[in-house]
Amino acid sequence: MNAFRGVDFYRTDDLLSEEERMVRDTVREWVSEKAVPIMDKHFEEATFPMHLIPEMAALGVFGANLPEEYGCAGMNNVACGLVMQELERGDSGLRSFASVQGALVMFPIHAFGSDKQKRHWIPRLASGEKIGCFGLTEPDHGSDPGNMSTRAVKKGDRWILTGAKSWITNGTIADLAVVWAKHEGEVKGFLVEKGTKGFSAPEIKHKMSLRASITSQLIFDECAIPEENLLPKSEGLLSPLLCLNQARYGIAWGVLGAAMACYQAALEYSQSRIQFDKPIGGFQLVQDKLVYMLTEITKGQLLVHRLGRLKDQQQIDHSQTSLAKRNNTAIALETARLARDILGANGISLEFPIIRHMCNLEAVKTYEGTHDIHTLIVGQAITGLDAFR
Ligand code: TGC
Ligand code: FAD
Repeated sequence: MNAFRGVDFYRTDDLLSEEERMVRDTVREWVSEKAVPIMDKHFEEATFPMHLIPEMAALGVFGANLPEEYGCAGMNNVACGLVMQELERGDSGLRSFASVQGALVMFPIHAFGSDKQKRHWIPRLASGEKIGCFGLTEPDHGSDPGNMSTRAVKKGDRWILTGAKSWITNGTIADLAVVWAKHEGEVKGFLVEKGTKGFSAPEIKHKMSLRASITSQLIFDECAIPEENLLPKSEGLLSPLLCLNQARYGIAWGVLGAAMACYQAALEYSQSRIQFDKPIGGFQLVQDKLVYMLTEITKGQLLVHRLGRLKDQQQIDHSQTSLAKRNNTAIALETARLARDILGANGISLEFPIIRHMCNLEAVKTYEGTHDIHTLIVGQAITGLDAFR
């Protein structure tokens, strides 16, 4: 395959500042050099490339939109989105790692933590010295986290956590878990450190999607944590939902990177693969697939660009983020499926990035709110009517 070119049919690059392009190109180059050559192996072996964590940190990709005073890059949200796009072009597992570390661990500590928690944890998470995870989903509560069963009871100067979380990215390798539990009916956030008595994080094996990402259960068996590990400003279900908005924003950009990788691989293949004495790219049915991919990626780019500018102006509504996560993930998955088709038998081989992206995107369609849950969120926003229940 040739060097990654990106997709810029509508000159969306012209909408970016010089600094935004520079951030994008720096991460793009790093992904091409360091990640792309090894992601198929990690996918096959179901391992995360741990050695890349310090390099990702050096690029400033963890909590990239958080302030520099905590060791973060202080980027604007469009630059952050471009970072996610480039990481996911490498693999959804890389973007997932950065999403969780930044949007789901550093963000809640910054938004709901005490000064002491912020000063202690954020710089260590930004530098990759510490790894975090985010526990909201439970075995019996995925789309409806408001009904969670995990409980927090205050005993003297300790909180006692009891319950289980499931499908938690990075759980087994995390030094710190941001855990959501109910205290007297109200959701609150807690910081649980690895090694705390009563806390374990077994890995979930046998995934056929996001194989280059660690996924785990979190188990709390009367797990006692100090009083000071409560996130003091967390208040109700809205607190984790605000974290999800950050991560969903990153996914809306990220999946375009996976789609672009599939589009480029399919386009190049269609120009060199000869059947019936001509390149398959010369057949109308193949062109139809390529034009679908280009059109949808281009529309997706315009969507997230506008979303990013709205976020920078603090004018964003969570339903707009839902619309972008829902649309871009669906078109990325469809792009991957069409690209796989264009490669024929080669489309199912890890020699090409397509089947890996396609399998990954199946999980991306489910996590951070399923496609259908985002339909209901946008539906509620436009009708004023709740169709969840
Ligand atoms: P509902 O009654 O619909 O809403 C309660 C109030 O909250 C408002 N709201 C939000 N506000 C801010 N941001 C959001 N995202 C919000 N979603 C809802 C809503 O407008 C309402 O406000 P008001 O003023 O009318 O009271 O709440 P519900 O209990 O029915 O819940 C529905 C909800 C929102 C929980 C559901 O729609 C949802 O989002 N479910 C999806 C759960 C989910 O996304 N889990 C993700 C877990 S983390 C993960 O997957 C990480 S993957 C990471 C990786 O590896 O990259
Ligand atoms: P369910 O909620 O059981 O949904 C099953 C089906 O029912 C879906 O099709 C859904 O759309 C549909 N459905 C549910 N409710 C409704 C309704 N009201 N109307 C119509 N249809 C409905 N969670 C975390 O907390 N932290 C993480 O780090 C994390 N990482 C993940 C990593 C991976 C690889 C995966 C696969 C998941 C991860 N998750 C994480 C969990 C993820 O957020 C949930 O899987 C997701 O929210 C959906 O929940 P569920 O799987 O329980 O599906």
